[in-house]
Amino acid sequence: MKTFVLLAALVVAPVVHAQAVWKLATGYRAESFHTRNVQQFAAEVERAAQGALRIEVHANNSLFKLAEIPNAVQQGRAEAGETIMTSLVGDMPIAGADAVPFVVRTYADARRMWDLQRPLIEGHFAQRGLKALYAVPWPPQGLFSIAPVKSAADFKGTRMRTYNPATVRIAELLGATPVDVPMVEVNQALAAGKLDSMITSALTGVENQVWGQIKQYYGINAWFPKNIVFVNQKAFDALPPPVRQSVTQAAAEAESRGWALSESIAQESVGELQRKGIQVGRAPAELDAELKRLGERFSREWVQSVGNEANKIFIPYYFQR
Ligand code: PCA
Repeated sequence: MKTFVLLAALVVAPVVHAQAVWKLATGYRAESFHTRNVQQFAAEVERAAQGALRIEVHANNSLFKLAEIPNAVQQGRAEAGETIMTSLVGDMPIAGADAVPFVVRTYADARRMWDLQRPLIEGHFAQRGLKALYAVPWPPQGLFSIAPVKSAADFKGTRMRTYNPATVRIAELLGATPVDVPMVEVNQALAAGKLDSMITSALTGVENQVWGQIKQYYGINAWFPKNIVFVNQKAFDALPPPVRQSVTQAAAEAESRGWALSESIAQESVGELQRKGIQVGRAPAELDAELKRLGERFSREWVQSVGNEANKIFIPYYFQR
């Protein structure tokens, strides 16, 4: 009888887990597609984990600035975060693989690059007590300019907006002055007359409504930088195994959903720039050739500075298709 009562109590009693709450910091706007995808990831985790884990998304640099997010998560000041992978190059140079110009030209290339890059990133993350959850690319990077440009010489002495070490190096190679502006402040910087050009996605142009100043967009498809979402390993390990499973499952779904979203937004954004009166086209032949040479030089410098890990990506990337 006693056993029966005990069993009955076990059956009817709800499974009570202490609820864990993670703060997830991101440097991008709440309405941008990366953040919407993160929000959906959070909602799916909460549903699958039956409320045992709630992920609060803090957008727009509100909790920590984009570049501070990895350290904040490593130190446990936030449990999870999202940043642009190339901002990690100071600690893990291999994170810059997806900003080497003119290597990745399509989403399929970007996928192959990520498959090769992921185990290396995971290794570096593990050393820092971080765990990678998923990564999603930005649409391809194009060239915006307030005036038509014909050749690299047109950039000499102008101001080029930058957002990571790779864009800074490109500005230097073009003889332009790099001006670091966070994504969420591009609109203001343009309106204040601080920029002549920038390399970023058509989507970032749309989100910042750049058509007031920008007159040209050249679809140079220079690279596909990725955002990465990650968690403090200890916070992850503290979850009961089924909840961990819900997180990894939702992360895998967020990754495939994000890639599809990125690709469809890439198309729409170029159309939107055109509708707003921006001249959209290919780079003029001379500039195109110069940019390709600049890309080769960048790649050489990059492989030399990164060393063996660069080979672990580039050799299979180029030779094992
Ligand atoms: N937008 C972000 C990063 C890459 C992109 O397309 C930015 O411009 O900062």
